Order: sequence, then structure tokens, then C-alpha cells
Amino acid sequence: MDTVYNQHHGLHAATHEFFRGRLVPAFEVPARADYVLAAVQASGLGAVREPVDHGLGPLEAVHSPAYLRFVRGAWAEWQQLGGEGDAFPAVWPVRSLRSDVVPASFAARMGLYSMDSGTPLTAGAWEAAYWGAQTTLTALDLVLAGARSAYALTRPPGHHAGADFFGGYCFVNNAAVAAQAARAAGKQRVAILDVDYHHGNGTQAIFYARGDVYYASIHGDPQTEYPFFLGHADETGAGAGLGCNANYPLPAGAGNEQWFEAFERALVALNAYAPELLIVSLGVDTYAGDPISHFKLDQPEFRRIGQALRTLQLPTLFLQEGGYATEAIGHNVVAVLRGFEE
Ligand code: Q9C
Ligand code: ZN
Repeated sequence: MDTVYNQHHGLHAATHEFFRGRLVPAFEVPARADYVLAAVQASGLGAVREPVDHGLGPLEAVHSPAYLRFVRGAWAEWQQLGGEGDAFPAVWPVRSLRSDVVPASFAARMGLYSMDSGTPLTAGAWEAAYWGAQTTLTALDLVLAGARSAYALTRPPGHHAGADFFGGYCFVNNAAVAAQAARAAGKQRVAILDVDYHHGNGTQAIFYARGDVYYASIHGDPQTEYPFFLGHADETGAGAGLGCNANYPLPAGAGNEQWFEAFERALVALNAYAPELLIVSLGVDTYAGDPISHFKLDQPEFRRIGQALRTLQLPTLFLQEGGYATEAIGHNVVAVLRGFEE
């Protein structure tokens, strides 16, 4: 399986994020991708390729142009205001406030276009997110051209980003961009399977009322786990998308057997949808050693994930999402990808 990778991810390098009233060292850091790249290169998995630029069009097919313009220009605006350090939102248009009028204030627009204060907007956030999407689209091209599978090694991750907001370390929803591009290329039914510890609220929301893209996720119960406000089991889709959304929330602390039981149920339901393409939102923050997540998957389980995914016999695009046990991410990701190839 070939990997597509771009160096621009390193331009997005937050130093700190908010945690319990303090600024702590950021978790979503360039070293994450460096460790994965080293593990991919050492594994003999396949070639490592550079992305081809597909332009803004495929991003605009998922995200609102106003949101993309905001993220692209945010750092320059922040600099003009004299911003020191990374930019964070501090005010949001919650219930009873208006979100239909776009404010002139940069601080207000930071809130309008975001969902949390845990996502530092850095000098290189746009560049990294843009090239992350191009890396994703290039990996999709390999699969559309007949490769059995491909892996997009990207950061920042994507699955929390909605059509018009960033959050959860995500700016551009790569899984959604890939699913939409696959639809445009003629795939009739696309399935996204999200195995990141956190529910992919952005991906779910983007396709919630659509029957042509199926979304399934196994994740920490939103009663106690981020993103809190989406990801419950009763969210099954709406309108034409009714029955095309499946959530498998598990309690914090869930281990190998509990996780795999839910995973197997997700695979059965997804298979019944009869997709033509599978996109895997591959977060490895389910690992027992992850510093911000609370499942207890052991390292050998990641190979099992890949082996089980192979049984679906679908063209499969793997996209990097979370995983914050920096030195272990490479091992865990490569274990999934090699398991798939066995
Ligand atoms: N200080 C992904 O895994 N809050 N995003 C964590 C820890 C947000 C994770 C708080 C976690 C988002 C793609
Ligand atoms: Zn996650």
C-alpha cells in the first residue's frame, strides 16, 4: 500500500493549548507525523508519494466558501491586530444569539467559525490543512485508479471540522472531502468508518441527511467524552439519510473485547449498506497509552483492526486522524495497514 505525505504539515506547529485553566504543551504536534513517516519507511509497506494539487474546488464541495476564506486569511488578520502567539476563540453564538450576521470583528468571527477553545489557529494552519486535503485527494486517486488501498499521512486531523467550523484540532474535513470527491468521480455509495477515540461530529453532520454517504463511528460516549454534543446511539440519519448513520458509543475505560464487539457490529451494518468504497478515519487514540483518551486498546489489537477491515473486500482509503502517544503512533498505524495487507 502506498502512502501519500506532504511536508507542509510541519508549518502547523502549535506550542500550547488550554487544559484545565492552564496552557499546556500542545498534543497535536508535527512530531506525530514524523514518527508515522519513519515507521512507514521502516515497514516496507510501499512507496511514499507527494501530493498533487487539486485546487480549492474539492474543499468547497464540503465547506462553505466563507469559512474557507476565513481560515485562509485568519493568521494575517490576527497579526494585524497584534496577536501574539496562536489565535484562540473566546466567544460563540450559542442559543438566542445570532449566527446569520457575519461580524466585522475578528474575535467574533473566530467564534462564529469554531466549536471550542482547544484548537490553536497557528501561522501555518491553513497551509497545512490545505495540503492535508490535497494529500487525501491524491491518495483517493490511487484507489480510484485501481489500487486496493492507500494511506494519506496527514495532519492536522479532520473529522471534527464541520461545513463551516473548526475544532478538535481539525480545520478541513479530509474524510468528507474524499467522500464527496469519490461521489463526483462516480462512486454511488461511499462508507466512512471512523475508529478514532472521538466521535467525528463534523463528518456525521456533513452527511447526516444524505443516503449516498454512510457514516459509522466507534467512540467514547459523548456523555463524558469530547465532542460531547454529538455521537449518541440514537443519531441514525435524517430524511434521505435515515439509516445511514450509525454510532457505537462506549464508556471511557473500554478495553479490547468491548471495543471489538462494537467494531464487529459496525462492520456488519456497514457491509449491509453495500458501499463501493471504504474510507477509514484512522485515529489511533484508542491506544491504552494515549494521553488524552480513555480506551484501553493494546498494541496487538491494531493489527486485528486491519485484518478485520480486509474481510470487507472493498477499495479502502486510510486517512490519519488522532493519536497522541507520539512515539507509539507510528507503530500502531503501521500495524493497522500491515494487518490489512496480510
Ligand atoms: N487537553 C482528534 O482526535 N480536547 N481530536 C482534548 C485535552 C479535544 C481530539 C482536551 C480533543 C480533540 C482528531
Ligand atoms: Zn480523536
